[in-house]
Amino acid sequence: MILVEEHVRFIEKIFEADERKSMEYLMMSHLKTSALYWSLTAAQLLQSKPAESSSSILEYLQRVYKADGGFAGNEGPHDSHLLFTLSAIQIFTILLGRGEFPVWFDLNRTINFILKLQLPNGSFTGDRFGESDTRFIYCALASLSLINRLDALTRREEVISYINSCKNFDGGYGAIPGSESHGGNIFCCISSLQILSTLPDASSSSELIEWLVWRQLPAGGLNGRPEKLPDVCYSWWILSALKTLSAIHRIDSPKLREFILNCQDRGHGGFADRPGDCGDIFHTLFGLAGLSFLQHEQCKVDINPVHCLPEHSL
Ligand code: GRG
Repeated sequence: MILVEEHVRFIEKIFEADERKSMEYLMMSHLKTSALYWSLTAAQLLQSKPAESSSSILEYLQRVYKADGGFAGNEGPHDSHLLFTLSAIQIFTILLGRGEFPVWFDLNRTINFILKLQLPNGSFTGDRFGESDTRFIYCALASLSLINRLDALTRREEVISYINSCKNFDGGYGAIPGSESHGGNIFCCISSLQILSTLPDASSSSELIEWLVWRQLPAGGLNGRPEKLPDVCYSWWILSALKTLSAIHRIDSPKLREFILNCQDRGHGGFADRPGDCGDIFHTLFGLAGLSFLQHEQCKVDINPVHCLPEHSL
């Protein structure tokens, strides 16, 4: 059973965290913009309407909108970053609808911010400081896709060959060429290829599908790579990739459901990474997203496997 009321109360605490200077605030102050996206999406999956008004969330986003067209993780001395720019665009999509923006949002300035972060090899850095891996390709493509401006993408062929160069002998994808296959990076690569309508056909994905299916451990939970512990967040990263590849039926669904439900924090609400740990909003979203994929009867809202947003908002 999903502890709906406990999770709704837990999510409300995230919205209030700023004022209370609580542990939640300290843990998330550098990524508040993403935490708001996780909270709003989790609330949607629980079909609950947060007490925080849409206008106050949009006012917050205006305060973290930077002159360069990107969004920062919080107010104050925080720089703009592709991840927070995607989170802000995801929030617009939930609150206003796809391709709808508040009047203060300058679409062209944000497109320029995204494109300026592209490298000659097609990949993207997250910000002006230059860290580059497949996460930021996904953030750039998902942002352009949600604002309905994929046509603005430059170096499309280079993006595709960069992603292909991150593919490993085991069928998976890593963060950069030559790095170990990882469930999170596989989500980024497969979703990026899906956004670009260049997903390999089922026959050339069979090794990848096997790799993803092997992530299920005897106790039911999924890990992100071989020899690692299970973690609820892979109920998102791995299942979404399997969903995109039309192979989610290969997972033992009752066992995974049981693992996810056992990760609920019965004392404080929310989901933890694994049974017995403390709940947090990141794992709460991804636990609920997993239960949505597995069609839990208390989680009837469908989640989109590429955008991590309710299907009805797209
Ligand atoms: C909108 C859903 C969405 C995503 C935005 C930031 C991003 C795009 C994607 C991140 C993909 C990624 C790399 C996820 C993995 C996160 C994670 C749990 C990393 C932990 O790595 P380790 O090495 O843990 O600490 P393991 O489980 O490998 O032991």
